Amino acid sequence: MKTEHVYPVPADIAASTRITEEVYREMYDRSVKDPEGFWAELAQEFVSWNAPWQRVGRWNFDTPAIEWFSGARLNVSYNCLDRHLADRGAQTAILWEGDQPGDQRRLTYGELHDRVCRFANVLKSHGVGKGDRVCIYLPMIPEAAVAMLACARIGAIHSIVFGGFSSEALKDRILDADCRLVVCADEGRRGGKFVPLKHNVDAALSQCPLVETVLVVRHTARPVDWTEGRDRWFHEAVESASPDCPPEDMEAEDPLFILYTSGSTGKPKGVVHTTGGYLLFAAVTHKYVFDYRDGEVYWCTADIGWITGHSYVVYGPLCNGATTLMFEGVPTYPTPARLWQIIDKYQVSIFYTAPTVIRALMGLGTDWVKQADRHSLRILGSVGEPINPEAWEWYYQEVGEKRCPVLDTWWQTETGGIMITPLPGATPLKPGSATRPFFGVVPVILDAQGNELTGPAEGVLAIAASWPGQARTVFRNHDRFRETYFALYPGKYFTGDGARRDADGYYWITGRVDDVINVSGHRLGTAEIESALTLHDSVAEAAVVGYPHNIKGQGIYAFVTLVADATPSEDLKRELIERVREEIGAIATPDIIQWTPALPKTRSGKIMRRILRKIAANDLDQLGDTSTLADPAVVEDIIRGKPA
Ligand code: 6R9
Repeated sequence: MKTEHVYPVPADIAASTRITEEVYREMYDRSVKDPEGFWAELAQEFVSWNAPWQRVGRWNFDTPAIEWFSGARLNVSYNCLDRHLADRGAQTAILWEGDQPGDQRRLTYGELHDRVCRFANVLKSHGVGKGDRVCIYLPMIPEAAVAMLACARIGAIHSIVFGGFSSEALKDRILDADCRLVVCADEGRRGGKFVPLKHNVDAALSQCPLVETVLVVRHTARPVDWTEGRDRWFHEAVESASPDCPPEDMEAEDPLFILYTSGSTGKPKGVVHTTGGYLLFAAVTHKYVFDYRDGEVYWCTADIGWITGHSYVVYGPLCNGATTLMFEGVPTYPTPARLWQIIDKYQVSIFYTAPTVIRALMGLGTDWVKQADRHSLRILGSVGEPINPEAWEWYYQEVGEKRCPVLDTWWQTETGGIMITPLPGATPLKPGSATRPFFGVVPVILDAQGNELTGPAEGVLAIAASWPGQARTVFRNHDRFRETYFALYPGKYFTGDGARRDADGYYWITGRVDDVINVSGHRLGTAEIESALTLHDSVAEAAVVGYPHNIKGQGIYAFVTLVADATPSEDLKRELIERVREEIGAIATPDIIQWTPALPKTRSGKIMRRILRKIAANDLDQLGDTSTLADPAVVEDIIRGKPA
């Protein structure tokens, strides 16, 4: 077992926050003993309702049927905009930083409200109404938030497709959700390159006969093909529309959006989130997890094409009246100092990003970080995958200069918001641990037979009770919803992740359960081995998979990317093996280490271990679907570089 560092709550944060360790314990206790009372109070505090609910929470995980605040009426765009106008009409709602340094915009709450109302009227004029699906395929520009909130204003259901997805993926999603209208841009820009969004829409729509209208944001203003009668410029439509659009009175359980997410099998699922519970959970978690304080600039780097962008770029922050920063570009353009320079430029207090970003920047050296002073930073967050202690420490020591708590937040598309996380003023931190459950969240650890384990334990992570942000169904496929999440362990929500709970009740996410490998009867988390490898100064990133091994059952195969100035060698391999043996034990010794210039990743930065497992197992003709890879050429490089 490696030694654990524990970082106590910084005194200044403990002194200035309401949620201290003691208060966390009391509130958590109440939240699980009296969830209805607990959430009813927060619902009054965080959300404005037009009519009260009949019942706070009612759910069963068999059917499954999940309802929160049923009977209550509200509108999400009213909550994110109108109610802030009196006090915050002139406050910045959205700060936008473009891909090119110097490209910037800001929208006040007043301006955002105006755009949203106008665009809502545009949608209506094209026949979009309550319950209709609208596909949004936009880069990270303010119009993305405008389009989302305009849908919410009229009760239309948005389905955002990440701008990095291909026309093929876009087509599948448009068809599955039966969208009649698409909002896109001429192009996006990332790292100085142009992303042909409109072109992809044109290609997708050749197979989507039901789409009647495409509203096109003029962003790069370079020429695009145009289909008369179908395509219309966003800005022209908005300018000619009325700024007066009363919010539609929605029921708490009316769907707010669909978001497609990959499972371990089959096509992506259209996860459905509803109005009242989702908004409340996004707002409450945004406020408490990041300890958001009035007037602060808050920055989540996630793309709105992912759930993190939905909950923590748009809905949570705007519901709380925050100033949210949107960044169109990439962390290394024009230089690896970009993120830190943006932090200085806008005096960002709260910064929320992904481990893959941290590791990439760590590999490029600390000098880039030092180019900015970062003294506005107060809170650092991480999401998307397990953060290895090495990256955690770098984030904490170098980026935050030991001042800022690092919040490792575990959650999923299906959970709507953060589930397991430290709270800045309440939780002593352990690098690599997502620490403790958020209010109302009841994590359980199960063994393979589904028995609940108590005390320190390791197994499958499930959730034993509903929370307001929970997904309600898979769009038009409730059976798949039940089978994926509720069938394996009856009565519980199955997360697909493994976790360990330590003696302090802290949770350590070990990765997807299909990433667990079994070596000579010993279960090992691939994340554990990866952290050990990345502890070495020469390693930028590592991915570990199991492969069939005659004697051990599974052997350990490590794909390793070195930092820029390191040279691969047999000696270095021996050092890495030694490091793993030191950190975990001989049982975790990699059998094979393959140097690779890059790892295959999805466009959201998740390493595609499924593909690595096939390569490791020599199933080269069964790589499966590689269409969601950010750069498919990486796979060929790895196959070519495979040791004989
Ligand atoms: C929010 C988001 C969900 C999966 C999840 C888990 C992994 C996310 C994590 C984490 C360890 C964390 N994951 N956060 N693993 N520590 N802090 O990423 O949603 O795209 O649906 O992915 O990501 O494996 O099951 P989503």
